[in-house]
Amino acid sequence: MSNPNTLRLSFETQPSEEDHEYEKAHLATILDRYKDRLTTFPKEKGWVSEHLYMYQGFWHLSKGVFSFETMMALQEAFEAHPTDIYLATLPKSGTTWMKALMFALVNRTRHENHRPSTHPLLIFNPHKCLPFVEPEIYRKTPTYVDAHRPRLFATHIPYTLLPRSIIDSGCRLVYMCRNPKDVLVSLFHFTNKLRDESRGVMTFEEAFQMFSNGVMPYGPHWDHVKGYYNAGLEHPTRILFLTYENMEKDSVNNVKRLAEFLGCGFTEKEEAEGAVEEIVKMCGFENLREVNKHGDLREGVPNHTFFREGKVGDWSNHLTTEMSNILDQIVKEKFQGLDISF
Ligand code: PAP
Repeated sequence: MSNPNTLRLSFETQPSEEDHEYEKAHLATILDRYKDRLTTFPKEKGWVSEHLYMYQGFWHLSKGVFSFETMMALQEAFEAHPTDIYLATLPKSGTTWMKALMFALVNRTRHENHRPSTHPLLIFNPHKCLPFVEPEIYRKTPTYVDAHRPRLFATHIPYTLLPRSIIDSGCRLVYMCRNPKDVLVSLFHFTNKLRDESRGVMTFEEAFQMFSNGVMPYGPHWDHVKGYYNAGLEHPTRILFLTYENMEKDSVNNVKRLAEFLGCGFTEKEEAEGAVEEIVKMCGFENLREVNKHGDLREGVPNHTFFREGKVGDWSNHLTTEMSNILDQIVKEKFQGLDISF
């Protein structure tokens, strides 16, 4: 069984002062490298951030870890390994849930998940267990990723803007999408929890307008989804397309399918012993919400902000009939001919 102190070291490594300074300086260099590009992009008011910038058909953040600058730096220099596995999502589409499931599945022989347990997912936010790829471009601090294969990373970057090496190396990608109406509601609540007081509270009408105009980080929603959906049709063995709604409706079968795709399908013995159900439960909303009641993921982002309702269809408590019809119409047009339903 893993030792909690060793675990803490691999998931909560505090960079040494030297590494921290290196990473800060490297990130600053990246932000500086692309600053002139910024002035050429159309810009809109952002959700949590002050602005979003349009680049190659998608809205991007700027000046941080998750920004068009780090995306460009990744495009230029990131080297994917053929054995890597990537989770791609739009924000608020089930990223945290899928991070937990993928981490739990791939590492299930490494960590005990019986209670009392030192399983990382019973101690840390899934975001700590399965990191985003962006910081890889300047990271020096050793993490869990360095010592384990396959490397698991997540990203919100649209398919057409992924670093070439992710596509060319032939590695696998899992995409999860969610009903845009629930994404809108989730993003609205998340925004008001994290937004700087000086920007004031966002109204739902404002959120709806922005969302239906396609303006959200990494949006428009429909173009992000379509990009991965079409890529999945082209590369069915490399890209697994899942929906939040199906995962919730039939977690057991979808988790089995996911495990097969990840190359770690369940044995008959595991199935008979209830291993699938155990992972579904450990990664379930109730359990993860409890584990993440306290603490911060990073400065200003409490762990609990990633666990709100965890339901399908909460949109019906927020959208008027008119709003719902407008989004239905947009989605019908955008997804025409595609077999996507929520
Ligand atoms: P991120 O992209 O910023 O990481 P993400 O995890 O995709 O966010 O979205 C959070 C949503 O997933 C929340 O939805 P809600 O606002 O509609 O409630 C959150 O509650 C939900 N969520 C988090 N963990 C789980 C889980 N284990 N099962 C189901 N839903 C979950």
